[in-house]
Amino acid sequence: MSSEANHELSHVEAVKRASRLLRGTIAEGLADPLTGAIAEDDTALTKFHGTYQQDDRDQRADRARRKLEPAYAFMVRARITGGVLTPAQWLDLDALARQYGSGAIRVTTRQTFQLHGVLKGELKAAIRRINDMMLTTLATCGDVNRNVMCTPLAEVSGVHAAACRVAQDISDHLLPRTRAYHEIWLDGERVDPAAESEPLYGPTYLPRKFKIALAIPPWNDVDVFAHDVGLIAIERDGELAGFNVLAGGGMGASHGDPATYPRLGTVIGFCAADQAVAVCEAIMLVQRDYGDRRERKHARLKYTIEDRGVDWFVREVESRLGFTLGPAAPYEFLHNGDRFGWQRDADGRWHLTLLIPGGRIVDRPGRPLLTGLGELARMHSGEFRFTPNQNLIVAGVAEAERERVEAVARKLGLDAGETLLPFQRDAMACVALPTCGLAMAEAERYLPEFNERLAGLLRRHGLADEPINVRITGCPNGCARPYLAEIALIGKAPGRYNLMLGGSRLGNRLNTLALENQSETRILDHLDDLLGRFARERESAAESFGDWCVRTAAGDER
Ligand code: SRM
Ligand code: SF4
Repeated sequence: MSSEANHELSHVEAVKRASRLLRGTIAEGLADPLTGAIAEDDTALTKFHGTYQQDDRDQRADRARRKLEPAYAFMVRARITGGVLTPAQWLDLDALARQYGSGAIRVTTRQTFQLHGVLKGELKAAIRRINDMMLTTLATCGDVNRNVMCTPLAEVSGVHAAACRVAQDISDHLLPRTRAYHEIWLDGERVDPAAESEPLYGPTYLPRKFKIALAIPPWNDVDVFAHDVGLIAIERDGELAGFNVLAGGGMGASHGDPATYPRLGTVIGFCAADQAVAVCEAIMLVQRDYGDRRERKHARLKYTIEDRGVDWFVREVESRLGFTLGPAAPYEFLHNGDRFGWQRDADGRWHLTLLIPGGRIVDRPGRPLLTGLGELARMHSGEFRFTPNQNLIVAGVAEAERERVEAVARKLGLDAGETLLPFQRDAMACVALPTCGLAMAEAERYLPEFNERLAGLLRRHGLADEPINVRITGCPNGCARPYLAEIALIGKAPGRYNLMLGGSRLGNRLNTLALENQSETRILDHLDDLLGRFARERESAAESFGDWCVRTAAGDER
């Protein structure tokens, strides 16, 4: 590459190149007792190691007034393919959250957990403990392949187990190989970075984050259209035959910048189950080589595909594979949410999906979720599984144990969401304030309040049982995949949101802007009007609110 072209690269590209495979000066920064922060360039690198420097935004103004440095702390994110933890790992996680985090476990929209509030001086110990749990934080953030998602419930156990194995293989294959992680966090033997290499990524990794999800129809709980690569499992004669391959999905956008937009993944063909790892690698490498490294807002695979065309992209992928993808197979999705309550799998084991409000597992007065789940872990011999919608499955419960598990869950207020309206169980919000540095408005903390008000409207219009899909994010980055929701609020400023309408319950249609930069009152008034019309005018009880908005163009009215 010419030096002129090099000049145009984004600053993060220069940081990665100079980092000696993700080392930077992270180790030195951790050892500096004078500040709770690390060097700015290193903050770009620690992401690859699974940790973000943040500061408590609730305290920002006050600390600035008192001339104190911001209340720095780190968010730590684990890598758990398909979201599976053993009860022993759960108990370790419980202890970890209490000792090093803010006393809370945050279940994420990618089936894993985050701890918030880890102080710099304890970061190494916390990450080490996660490794002691036989997990890692490596490559959960940064310009690499992230946590691989997979539909977590196992009714079709043969196909499910096979698909989970593929998810694990993909995750393992696409992990960075640098020893920096072991050196910095696990006191691993120091190796000469010059003697190391990243066989897949190269020294500058990918232009941007890269995400893969596997869906097992009829469930689209992973929102398979929202990822750089989506794989839809195709079953034949009870076996996993292979996957329909989708490429170029993504949610992130920036307010006021039409060059950025959410996009649904394009179906580009079919591959056999044993070709899936190679297909993911080939797609990732096309993106490594052609993704935009100058403008990070334009660096995701979706833009590479939009700019160069789907045909070009498929040709490029197939030429690296050395074979062509087959024609996509038929499939049907029924829903993109979680299935609450008990499900029985083909082997007769039971799985209980529990609602985790806002994805936050924490002890609150009258609702000791963290302690309660610890109790469950002590008596449970199966697994815990995080869902892609920030909930939790107590998985693999024997028939004889069912009542006991349910009794504990109920005693602790850990019901399956039966006391809530259907839309409240499915609703999601991203973390947003106070930890997210990019939040423009509240999301997780605002969701219960908004839901209460929306519930009032739905009851008034006789729509209380309508399973409308509602999502809120504190900014347009789309962490709760809001552009797929039937009703979405996207934060614009404190107390102000864009209202998006018209997603589908199958997670296969983007919504559109209905109101821009409005207060809650204005948004609820508008929804009141639309819901009233929907109740009166819908074609049948089967027509969903999102479908109605699209059919009548109601969502486009401003
Ligand atoms: Fe996200 C950045 C939280 C899933 C798109 N996301 C962030 C950061 C790290 C803010 C930052 O960069 O400083 C947030 C940390 C908040 C905090 O305090 O914890 C954050 N994202 C989350 C989580 C925790 C939301 C949640 O409530 O569960 C999810 C963690 C997933 C995980 O376990 O890996 C999370 N983020 C997503 C998703 C959904 C998904 O992956 O299925 C998306 C949309 C899909 C996509 O990537 O297109 C998403 N996050 C973003 C973006 C926009 C990316 C883009 O292409 O424009 C950013 C900002 C960025 O990368 O610059 C972002
Ligand atoms: Fe933060 Fe925005 Fe993601 Fe919400 S959507 S967690 S506000 S980056």
